[in-house]
Amino acid sequence: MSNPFRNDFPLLNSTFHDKPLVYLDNAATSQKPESVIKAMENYYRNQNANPYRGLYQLSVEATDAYEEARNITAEFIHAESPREIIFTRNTTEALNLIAYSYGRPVLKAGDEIVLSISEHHSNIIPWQQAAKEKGAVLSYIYLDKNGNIPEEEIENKITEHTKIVTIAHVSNVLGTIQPIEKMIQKAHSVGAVVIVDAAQGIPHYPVDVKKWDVDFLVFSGHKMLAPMGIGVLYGKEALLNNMPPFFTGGEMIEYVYEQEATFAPLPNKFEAGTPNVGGAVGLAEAIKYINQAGYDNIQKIEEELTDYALKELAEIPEVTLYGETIGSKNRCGVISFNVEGVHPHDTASILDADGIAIRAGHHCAQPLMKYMDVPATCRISLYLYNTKEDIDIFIRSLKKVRRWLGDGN
Ligand code: ALA
Repeated sequence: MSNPFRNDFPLLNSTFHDKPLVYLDNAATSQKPESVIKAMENYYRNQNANPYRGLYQLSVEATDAYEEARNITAEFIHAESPREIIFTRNTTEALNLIAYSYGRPVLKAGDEIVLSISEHHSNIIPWQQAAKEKGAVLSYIYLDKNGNIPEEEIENKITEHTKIVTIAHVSNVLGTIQPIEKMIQKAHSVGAVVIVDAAQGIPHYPVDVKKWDVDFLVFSGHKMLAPMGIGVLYGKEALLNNMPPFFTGGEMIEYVYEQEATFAPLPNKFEAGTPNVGGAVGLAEAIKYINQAGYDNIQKIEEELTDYALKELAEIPEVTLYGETIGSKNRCGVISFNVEGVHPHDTASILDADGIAIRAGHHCAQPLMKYMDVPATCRISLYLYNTKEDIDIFIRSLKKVRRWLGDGN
């Protein structure tokens, strides 16, 4: 079966170091379609100027391009208003912004921040820092053996002490899809605010912030076909309005006096300095590409490939798989595994020699590695342009790893 999207991605259709590229590291970053590359090129060739600052036509056009990208993003996640969309560099910056500007002012000694043990470091460390400063504590939700959040954990951990619940929609290590709607309902029943890290979810699953009634939602452009350096923070307008700015400086002000300043209304209050207009233009084009491709089609391709990859991996006796099993609707195409007796870095290096890109290591999730009692894993992660042939090449190469490096063979 041929893949309808693959031809749109120039890097996947070139030979890389004399071999076809088998790109299986999409959870780290996705490849970019021609349309996104062209949209950014067009911006830099024909529209580039500093937005907001210039009264001349070119600056007005750059401002329009930037604001149009905001409108498209707002519509994409069903935000009430584009004022609720703050452009950041990435998910990490967005989470730091929330921890600083929402977390620090509301947290008091004894308050709890609830998060899962599978969070990425970017959704742990900003909260550790805020908690230390305010005397609050991090309360972890632990996973079942397949990487799912058990219902009792939601019931037991989210309590009247909980002020913030912060959770990844999809785990970047296990690919598990977490029950965020249930968590949002429970959190709201105790008066807590919920942050959803959609970095690994939104490339594959639609997001509706209104339907979910989520308070904050964050994601990065680069994992969903857009360039690096552009990320999104969604926040309910009433919450954002009450928060102090994170970064300060140009364009986030109303008036500046010698000793004081007043701040611009949303969204500019949170966008100090010259913004990444080219990146926002690329993000808008990536959203158009995903909308046109259709999440249903994306999911169909990924589900088939995920099941195929899991089945092939399970047939290699020396491979240990982590997370949900074949056929589960509760997982996406992020698959962690290890080869018995072989360090994950060695596995990744051998695959690399065959032109196969995977990630190996702790995946910026050391607490999860400790919880799973493994120092590191290998991880493949799929996207809409991957094919059965990619999996076949990967599996063939993986079988060599054990022959070359595994003990006892
Ligand atoms: N967060 C990215 C990953 O999981 C970099 O690989």
